[in-house]
Amino acid sequence: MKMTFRWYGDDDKVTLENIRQIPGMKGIVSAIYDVPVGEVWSLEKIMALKNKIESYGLELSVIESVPVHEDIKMGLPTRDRYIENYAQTLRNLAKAGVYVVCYNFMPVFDWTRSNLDYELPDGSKALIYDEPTVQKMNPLVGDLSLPGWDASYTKDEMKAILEKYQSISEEDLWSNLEYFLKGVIPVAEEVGIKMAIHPDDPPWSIFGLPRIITNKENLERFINLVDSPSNGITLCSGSLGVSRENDIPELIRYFGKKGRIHFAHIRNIKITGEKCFEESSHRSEDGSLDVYEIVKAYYDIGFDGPFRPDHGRMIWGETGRPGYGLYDRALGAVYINGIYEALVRSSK
Ligand code: DNO
Repeated sequence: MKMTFRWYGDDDKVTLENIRQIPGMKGIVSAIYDVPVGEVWSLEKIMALKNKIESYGLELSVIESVPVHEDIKMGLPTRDRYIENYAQTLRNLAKAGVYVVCYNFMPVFDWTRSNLDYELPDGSKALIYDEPTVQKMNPLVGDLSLPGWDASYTKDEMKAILEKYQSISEEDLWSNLEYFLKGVIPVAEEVGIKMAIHPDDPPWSIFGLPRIITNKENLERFINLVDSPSNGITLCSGSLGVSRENDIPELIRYFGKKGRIHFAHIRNIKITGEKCFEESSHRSEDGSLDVYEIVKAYYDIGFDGPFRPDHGRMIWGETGRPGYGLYDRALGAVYINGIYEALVRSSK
């Protein structure tokens, strides 16, 4: 297992210097943030990112994400141009020696929460999701915008997109995903890139939009849409794990043995009610997921890909990008390291 950490580029308060001082850290997960969604990432920009990261003794291990243009998800006639651009970005990444690409296929909104700084009893601040609150939220009113969302849409554009989605069913989304994969996976395979779809977070429909990468059955359907080793998943324990039907260690063993887990996100969550959860510290006892069993599943299948500690709480007075502070994620990294070391040594 290769330990990595997400870094949001030069604007990130968490610096590469901070990250490289976390014990066991090997690689960076990042992206190019100043190219509009759908346009090609130039080799020059990719190399600049890579060289910067390498100058800190780290490697650029994963791109998270090369975003998928909404026209592709909606299946519009303009999608072919964006798919061609996507494929060209993959070729450029491979030329630069970057071989794992994370992306998602969630309509319009990426990960969603109802509160980004909910105070837990110990004074730390956590991301939480409360279904009744989300049902009352309206992304078209006020300044509602969450960190993972594409902020480049005006409210009018977003309204038009949401209207178009009214006629797009889950089955339509599946066929648009298949069309996209048929365009990009052959190129990924040719240049040696492993594509890793991120599950929907949370793994159920929000704002009336279809969401399909949600459980074992659908992940199985997904990997069979294009049966290629390049067509894999980012197994995000926190995204899938908020749904009790998803047994994370079992999913790791099942899809890992098929060689389809290309990237692992490890974090804990605490289910607080039906479709309600808090993001807790990584420690098993603090949440609903057994992080020991999760790391053990990766260890048992001999997973040698990149993983990252995922979201952390805000602790010790830190402020910054919700979920992506330094301290709690670093604690998560060290906790996972500890479990891993114990597994290795106790098996000898
Ligand atoms: C949230 C992240 C997601 C993820 C994208 C991948 O913190 O895990 O935003 O990066 O869904 O495309």
